[in-house]
Amino acid sequence: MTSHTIVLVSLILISFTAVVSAGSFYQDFDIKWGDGRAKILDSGKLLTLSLDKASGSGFQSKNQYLFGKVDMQLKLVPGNSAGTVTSYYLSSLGSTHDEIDFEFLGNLSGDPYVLHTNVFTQGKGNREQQFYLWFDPTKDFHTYSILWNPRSIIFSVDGTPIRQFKNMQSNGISFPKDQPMWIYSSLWNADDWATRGGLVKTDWSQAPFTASYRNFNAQACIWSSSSSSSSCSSNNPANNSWLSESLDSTGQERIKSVQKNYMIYNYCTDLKRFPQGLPPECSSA
Ligand SMILES: *[C@@H]1O[C@H](CO)[C@@H](O)[C@H](O)[C@H]1NC(C)=O
Ligand SMILES: CC(=O)N[C@H]1CO[C@H](CO)[C@@H](O)[C@@H]1O
Repeated sequence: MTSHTIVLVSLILISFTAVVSAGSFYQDFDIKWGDGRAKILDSGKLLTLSLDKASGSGFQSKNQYLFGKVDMQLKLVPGNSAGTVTSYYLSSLGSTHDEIDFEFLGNLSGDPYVLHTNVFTQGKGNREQQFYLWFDPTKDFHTYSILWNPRSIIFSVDGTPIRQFKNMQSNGISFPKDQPMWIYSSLWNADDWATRGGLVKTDWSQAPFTASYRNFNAQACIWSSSSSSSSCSSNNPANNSWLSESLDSTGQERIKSVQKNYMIYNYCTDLKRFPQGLPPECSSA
């Protein structure tokens, strides 16, 4: 089968429509850990995570999703954030989990944050790409989006696509499409590796460190574990275009330009790490 046929087949098998969510953090998420360090504020419009020497904090979506287009606005830990990591990701959990990651690695005041991305399929990751941002992510809220549909995964920042992982199952490369995922976020201490490879440690005199979230928006298909099916209901089919969305040539050009100017690590060019040959998706991309 061509990949086109596979996409069509999967679209038919999951002939659902989209649920749109732009509710409050109370409605869409549960605070999972951090003993009071994560807070929902402003009638559910704002969520903050904090980290101090004793603990970080995190939240998780109430729903599991099988495909979605999710946007979140984040304002990262300001000032000296070295050693801290703010992660925002989709994951199905378990040893053969699928996962789509955004991680923000903090830095000393004035030094750039690193945006780290990864894609896991069937428990296997090792697909890191890292970027600097073209703005200071601690000054204002910016929108970080994941589009996940049967054709591809697209990471975007303020609407600019920065990375695409295409469905290349026809070339024998696995793609996340069978395991529903939750949305997670957490703020934690990773000063053993995060900043300059672990050289710069967290300065606890600056604690608590705080990251803020607002305007979560999802067009997504909600998984029901009781019926083992994905259901979405929207009376407007026009709202389902995200399910078959892929990058047009303008989008491809924009990714190229971001990668040229802001990418600092790409596993697909790391021949030292993969002396036996680069992963197959690197040549099919
Ligand atoms: C922190 O700043 C240094 C110096 O500019 C840079 O090399 C590094 O990539 C930045 N980010 C992290 C997470 O280390
Ligand atoms: C999220 C989204 O795209 N919603 C759209 C669904 O369709 C209506 C009517 O066309 C639009 O007004 C919404 O913006």
